[in-house]
Amino acid sequence: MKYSILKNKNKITGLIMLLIFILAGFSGCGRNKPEEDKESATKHIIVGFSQVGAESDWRVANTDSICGTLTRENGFDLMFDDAQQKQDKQIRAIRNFVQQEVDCIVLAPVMEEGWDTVLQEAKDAGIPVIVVDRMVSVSDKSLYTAWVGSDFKKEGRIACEWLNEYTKKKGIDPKDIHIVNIQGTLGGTAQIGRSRALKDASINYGWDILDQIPADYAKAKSKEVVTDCLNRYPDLNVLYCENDNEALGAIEAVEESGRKIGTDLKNGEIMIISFDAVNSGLSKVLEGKIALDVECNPLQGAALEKLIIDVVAGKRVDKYTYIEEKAFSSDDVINSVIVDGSEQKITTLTEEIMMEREY
Ligand code: GYE
Repeated sequence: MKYSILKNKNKITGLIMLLIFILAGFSGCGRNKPEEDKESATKHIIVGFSQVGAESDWRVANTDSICGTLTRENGFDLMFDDAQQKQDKQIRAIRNFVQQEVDCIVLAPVMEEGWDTVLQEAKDAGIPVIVVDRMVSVSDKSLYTAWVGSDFKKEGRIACEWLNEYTKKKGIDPKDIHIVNIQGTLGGTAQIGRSRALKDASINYGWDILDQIPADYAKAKSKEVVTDCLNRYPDLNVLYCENDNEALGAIEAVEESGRKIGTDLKNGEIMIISFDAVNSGLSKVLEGKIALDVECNPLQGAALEKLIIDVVAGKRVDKYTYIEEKAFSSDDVINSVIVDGSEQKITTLTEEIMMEREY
């Protein structure tokens, strides 16, 4: 009996001890865990993204790629600002991001110049800035941590080398090549690189550049500008459009003018060269209306995500990340060109290739 009371007593003490232990354990977990959960729930990386605007199909694909990657499920809290192509709006957005104490700022700058002051403010606030797409031209390169985008000058050089090889093969005299350059938004790296490549090539090869006119990467503006050029320059036979939306406007203008689009420059046809290789542009390559479309890959989300994670974690990252790109032609006259000493493949576009494309 005594023994059993003792046994029971021991049992009771044991139970109480167990209870205290469990409670202590639980209270520890209980205090930490919800907080940990709460912590991890709020441990999203806060990113402020200043996007140029929505001026082109390329831009829309770029926004989709970045916003579709920097999601809450992927661990981000994204503040998105559309600057409607205005630099002052971008500057205001960056100041707002600094005030909100975001973890990282992503800037797709409309133009290269004019960023020193506001990027210095971000730097002083200890917020890293990652530049995407076009570049910023700042005296102190430490004002941004990294850049990811395309080699625009190289894109232009691919287009020009292709034009040179193509016209050589067709027996067209360089002096009979009369080009109008429909430019992108002036002062942005894409415009600077693509226009520069054309200017250099025209000097090298002896082409005639009739005019250089900006159309802000927009179809309607390009149509207007090209319509005007067709009236002013009767010998115009190459339209070098700095993006697909401009090429789409150019196609409409040429067709409405009664002139024929094609590559038979000797017989009055007008050749259209373009950049981006988004779906709407490539469908015109398939139709033979755009002779060459040099890709500019807007899918920067994945590369950007990795950069942000590393930068926020304080890791060293590459200062410049270039996205791989291709070039698509409507016929198979030229299969490759040499740019900067290396061979660049020119892919003859087929429906099968188009079906596999993501944008
Ligand atoms: O080619 C054009 C867009 O900066 C690469 O901007 C970008 C250019 C692109 O609006 O379509």
